[in-house]
Amino acid sequence: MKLENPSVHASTLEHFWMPFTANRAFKAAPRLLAKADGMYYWTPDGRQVLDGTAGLWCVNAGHNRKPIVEAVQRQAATMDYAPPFSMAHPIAFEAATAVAKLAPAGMQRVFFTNSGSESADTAIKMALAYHRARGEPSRRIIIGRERGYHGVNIGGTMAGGIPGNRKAFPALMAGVDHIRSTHDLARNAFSQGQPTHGAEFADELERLVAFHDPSNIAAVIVEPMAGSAGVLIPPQGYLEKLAATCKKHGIVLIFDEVITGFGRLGTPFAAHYFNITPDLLTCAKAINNAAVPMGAVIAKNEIYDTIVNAAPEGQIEFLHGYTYSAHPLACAALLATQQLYVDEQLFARSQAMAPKLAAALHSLKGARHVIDIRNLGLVGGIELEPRAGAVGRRGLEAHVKCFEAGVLVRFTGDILALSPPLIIEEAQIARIVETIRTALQSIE
Ligand code: PXG
Repeated sequence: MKLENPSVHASTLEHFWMPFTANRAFKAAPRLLAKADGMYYWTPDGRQVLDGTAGLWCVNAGHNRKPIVEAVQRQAATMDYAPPFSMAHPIAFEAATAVAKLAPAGMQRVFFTNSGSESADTAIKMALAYHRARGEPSRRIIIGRERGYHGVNIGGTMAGGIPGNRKAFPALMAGVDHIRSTHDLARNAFSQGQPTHGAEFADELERLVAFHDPSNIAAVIVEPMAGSAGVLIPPQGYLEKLAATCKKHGIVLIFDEVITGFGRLGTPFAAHYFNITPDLLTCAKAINNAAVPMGAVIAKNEIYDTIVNAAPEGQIEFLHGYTYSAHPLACAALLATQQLYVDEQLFARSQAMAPKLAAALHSLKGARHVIDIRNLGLVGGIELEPRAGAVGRRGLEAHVKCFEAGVLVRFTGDILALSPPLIIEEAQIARIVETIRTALQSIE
């Protein structure tokens, strides 16, 4: 299929300062996507690309699904925008109700944002506001985890644990500390699902709590399964320990479920998968199949009640919000997406496909350059041995080779990540894995 206007000239690329991209290298050899449908993208010159990453961990129902497209079109023609401060529109309440229905018991208050980054910063502010409302304003320290990713706004940058994302912003870094990452290749390489070793990494939280004193600690924020730093699966018993420590010391536990929310692990949230209820849960991406930017923080009722009831009647209780909180188009996409998840039983499908993805992935053990394979739900990580003196090159080259062979695979340094739409078929899993095998064979 030929799309309109296939030509891309270098001169047309210079104005867009691309996010998280090596701008000069990319603009010298661009990889563009111009159309999408179901499991596929098409490049501007009409080449089909199988989507192994659900866009960027977000298009869980597959691309350009008709009910979502039509819902957004209808809403755009009905009411494009309405102010969300001290005003509202009915569809915002319907959207919050749809999310609350899926959320763990006792977490039934939904605050809308426009991204995962905004959700992280919103959750951190909620934790601080909660402690203040409870009469413990000294609780200000936020504890994150090495290799954690919570987006790029100020709170998320502080709490995040990817050194390269932090190093240019030292002025933001007061009042945070980090526990170590759970990554332990020596003991856990090629584990299937949750690794056996490493629950004790959670003991570091006790150490930091004793060091700072609980009276100074507001919140712990972690991804239940770390995605963007390279698919790091929590060891068995680890999250349970973290949650118990938070509970014991009155610390707000924030689960960043921007990647794990909405069926990625076969359950509505990772909180269900691990049977652990946090105090705050951040999400975005698949909340509305990424059709319109949107995120949310889901709060325990108690947190909402404490903050709201501490304010005098008639006053704004939480001085926070975005012009586009609960944007009508995003809400319309959300309702259609959540209905599609139910109608097509996509979370159950994700659960059913997970063992097939795991089996296919682990068949890459022994493939060239592969030093670890990790899986959980409909997520896969393949860690490559870094090339001496050129860390990250193999990951990038494998990504490019796969793209040239018609398969989109994400890379973080030398780790390849897979997170396909939940509608993926078995034959498509096989194609992705064989494309990776061939790509690895062809790179040095
Ligand atoms: N938290 C988590 C856990 C994420 O994965 C964000 C917050 C930020 O969301 P926004 O919507 O502000 O981008 C994310 C985003 C990757 C990759 O390579 C993943 C993300 C972003 C960029 C790259 O896997 N996830």
